[in-house]
Formats: sequence, structure tokens, C-alpha cells
Amino acid sequence: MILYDYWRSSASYRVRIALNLKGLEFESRPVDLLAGAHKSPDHLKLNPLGRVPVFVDHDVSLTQSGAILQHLERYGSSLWPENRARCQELVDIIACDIHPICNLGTVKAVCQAAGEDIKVQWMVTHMKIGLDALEAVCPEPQGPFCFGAQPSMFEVYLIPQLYNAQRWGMDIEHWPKLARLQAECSPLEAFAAAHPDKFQP
Ligand SMILES: N[C@@H](CCC(=O)N[C@@H](CS)C(=O)NCC(=O)O)C(=O)O
Repeated sequence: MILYDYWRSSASYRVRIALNLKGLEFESRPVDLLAGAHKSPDHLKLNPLGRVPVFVDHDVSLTQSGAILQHLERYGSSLWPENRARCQELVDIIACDIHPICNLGTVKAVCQAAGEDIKVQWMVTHMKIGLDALEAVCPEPQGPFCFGAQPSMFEVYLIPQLYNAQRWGMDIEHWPKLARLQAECSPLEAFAAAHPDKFQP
């Protein structure tokens, strides 16, 4: 299994966590977003959108972290809890509502139009809207994790999003349920081994 990723990409970080939770070995092939490697002709052949992650498993090549995570469901225990609809709702707040507006390409375009000074305010404002919604929608954890004894697809998306928020100086303690989930997940090997610091060039 090959994962074309970038150490700080939260979409790639999701996939690394899920691979680890399922005990799957993979080769990480770094794509340097800051150097523009994701827009190279070779990478565009793998992903015409020019983004990471791209995942290859034998003859299957997939872009889109959600599709990749769905592909990984054929291995090991499912990451979807019984209350899949609630979990999907939480995942979508991150994947559909926070991530696309805080993505590198989006923020670059915003800064080109409005100036570099807007960058931090943009990131913090939009992440806060999403994290406030997550804290409100997140059920009272039914165990150490949101949906019980094991981390679910929600934690797979949440932990990279919180890492990104902290990168931008946000205090996670502002969202007590989310902070608790981060404290439960961070020491686990599957999460620790997927952390961006482990993939920093
Ligand atoms: N919906 C995609 C989003 C992928 C995405 O936005 N990846 C970011 C890194 S987290 C990227 O490659 N950004 C490069 C760019 O925007 O130019 C997924 O979930 O895989």
C-alpha cells in the first residue's frame, strides 16, 4: 500500500490514522505541497485535482480521503459506530464545512484577493465556527471515545482537525468534549505514529 501524502495535510493524516488503527503497513511517499509538487504532471496523473492524499492498494488507486477510508473498511473492524448517521454528521462538519475553506489552495486565493494579513483571522474564524458546531453536536462520550470503547471515524477526522487548529494558535480547551477526545486518542500508538511530526522531512 502506498500513500502519497504531506506531513501536515490533515486529509492525509486521517488516512494514516485509519491505516494504523487497522494494523495495515504502508509506504509514505511525500508530496511537497510548499514546493508545488502536487501540481506536477506526474502527480496530476495520480490526482487530476492536484491534491493529497492519493492511495494505492494493488490495482486500486484512489483520491479523496473519504473514499480511501471507505476502501479501508474492507480490512479489520469497521470504524463506523452503530449510530453511523450521527458520526457521518460530525465527519461532514470537518470534511465538508471546515476543511475546504481552510485548505491551502483556498487560503492562497483569499490572501491573493485580500492580502496576507487576513490569513490568521480567516483560518481561526472558520475553524471556530466548525469547532463550535462540533462541540454542540458531539454526543456526550459513551466511553473514552465519542461512540464507545474504540475510536471511530469521528476521531479519525477530529484529531487532524484539532492539530490544525492548534497550529493556528487556537486553545482546544475551549471545546471540552473535543479536548477530552484528543486527550484519549493522542497517547494511542495508532494516533501517535500518524502524527505529522513523525512525517516531517
Ligand atoms: N476532499 C479532499 C481534500 C484534499 C485536500 O484538500 N488536500 C490538501 C491537503 S490537506 C491539498 O492537497 N491541498 C493542496 C492545495 O489546495 O493546493 C480529501 O478529503 O482528500
